[in-house]
Amino acid sequence: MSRRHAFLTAIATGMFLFSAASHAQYKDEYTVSTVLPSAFPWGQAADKWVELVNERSEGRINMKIYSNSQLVAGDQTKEFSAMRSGLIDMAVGSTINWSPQVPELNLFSLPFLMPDYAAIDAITQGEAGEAIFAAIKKRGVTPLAWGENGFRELSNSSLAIDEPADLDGLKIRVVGSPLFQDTFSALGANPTQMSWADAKPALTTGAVDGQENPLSVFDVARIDQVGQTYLTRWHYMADPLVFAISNRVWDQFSPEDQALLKQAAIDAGQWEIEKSRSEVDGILATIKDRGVNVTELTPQQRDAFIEATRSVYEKWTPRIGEDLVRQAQDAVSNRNP
Ligand code: X2X
Repeated sequence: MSRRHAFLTAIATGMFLFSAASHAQYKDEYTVSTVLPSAFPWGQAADKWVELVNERSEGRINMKIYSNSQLVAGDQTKEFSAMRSGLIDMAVGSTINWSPQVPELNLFSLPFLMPDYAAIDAITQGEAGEAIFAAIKKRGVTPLAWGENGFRELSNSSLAIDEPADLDGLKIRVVGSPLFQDTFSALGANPTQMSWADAKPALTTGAVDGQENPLSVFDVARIDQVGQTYLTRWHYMADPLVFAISNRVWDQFSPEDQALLKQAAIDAGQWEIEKSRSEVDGILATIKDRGVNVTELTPQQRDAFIEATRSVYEKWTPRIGEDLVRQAQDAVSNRNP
């Protein structure tokens, strides 16, 4: 072997070993951040992902869930940044909590954009969903699949709400994006931004009068026990969940394992979406049994809320992106029921 040939062979071998090693050096355990733990559909979505990945990788890829936003000291709005910087490897996170860093995610928070489940699916499974995933990727995090927290309903401690005027002066806990300040201000309420960790104490002491969350959260967190005896089913928005992984971590996986992680997330997401949707009716019955006064809106009453919150679209459409909002609205208009 000529010296030159030997030299090139040595370099090639080195490169091979290096690339094999860079894939082989997986962490013993990857951190997965969630806000809600296993008692909630959200936590179950993460559990399922972890279980499927462990099974399908035959124990090569291990993930450990840290719930209650503990990796970001309870501040769920810092989760995305922590993932981007590699402080957190992976997360199953709500679009609401990541919207401060990814403005496109405010799309889902536009009031009354999505009237039903088919509307959510038309957005997430279509071009708008792809554009949103591209926006997440661009900001340092690789999105893999969609899950669902659920349609968010309004609860409060003082009255049955069926028109915007009923919200006058009520202090409502919100989280995530200043968009919520605008929605609730447009309705005449007094919105207060606070983390989930602070929400229940604030409801308990009466520091706030109301909150909005999916029925599954209202039920499992026993929000009825902290004086929230009125619930209005207005379905004003739903927050999808996104299964995601820091770009830095993603790039360390072999293409085969990337595919494995992604497929497991898709399967876990589909499983959780179906499960949580199928549980809503039972949860509603449970909540009523506990003595919560539930108000259903007629289409006319719902229209009054839609009218009252139009200004939110004017202000937020340019921030979210004109094209994206139009794409989403078209997807909703053309959805299969
Ligand atoms: O804080 C909330 O309201 C929750 C649990 O639904 C989210 O993380 C968006």
